[in-house]
Amino acid sequence: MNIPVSLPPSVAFLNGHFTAEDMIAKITHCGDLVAVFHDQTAWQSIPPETPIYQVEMLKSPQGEGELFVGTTHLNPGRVGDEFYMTRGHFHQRREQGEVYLGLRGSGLLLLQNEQGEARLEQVSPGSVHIIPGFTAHRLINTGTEVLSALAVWPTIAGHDYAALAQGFALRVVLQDGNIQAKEVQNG
Ligand code: M6P
Ligand code: ZN
Repeated sequence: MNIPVSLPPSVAFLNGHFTAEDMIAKITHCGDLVAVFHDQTAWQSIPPETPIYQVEMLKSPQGEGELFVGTTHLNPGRVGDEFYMTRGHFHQRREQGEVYLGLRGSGLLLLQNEQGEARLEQVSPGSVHIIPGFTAHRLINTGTEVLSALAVWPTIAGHDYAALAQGFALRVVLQDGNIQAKEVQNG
């Protein structure tokens, strides 16, 4: 009897790109990130069509118990003194967690609970990040190359961006040539 063996999608560990028949890709441009960076004047001086990050995702079945797999590719750069970052989100289904795996570049994962307490994890090739439920998450590229991280999350999780309209409690900036995390009152 011949048991058929299928070829699953693959991810290149060096750059996080998928090889798959079917993929979804979405680019987030600077102009999409309204009120995300603290220096509004610096943000306005950057052409709105400047790409900040791209997410590529495999197509997967959706529903209770199903998982999405995607890679975020976050460009290096700054808006004023603040490093490029993803919008960041809580899950709509707050109890749902997620796993990030660093693949390329160097940066930080900003995690924040519902009490507003924030912390940072170093992201580097091979770093594994267990994002618990009830925890907002944002990637920050503090390096000079593209930061790529693979993510796996429940398809039922959903994204809640509105809950972070005031921003996160930490901002990561370049100050006097150093990477500095600053606590902020209102994001
Ligand atoms: C990862 C996952 C996605 C998320 C993406 C970009 O790939 O966490 O769910 O959409 O990063 O992050 P954001 O939605 O905050 O822009
Ligand atoms: Zn998430």
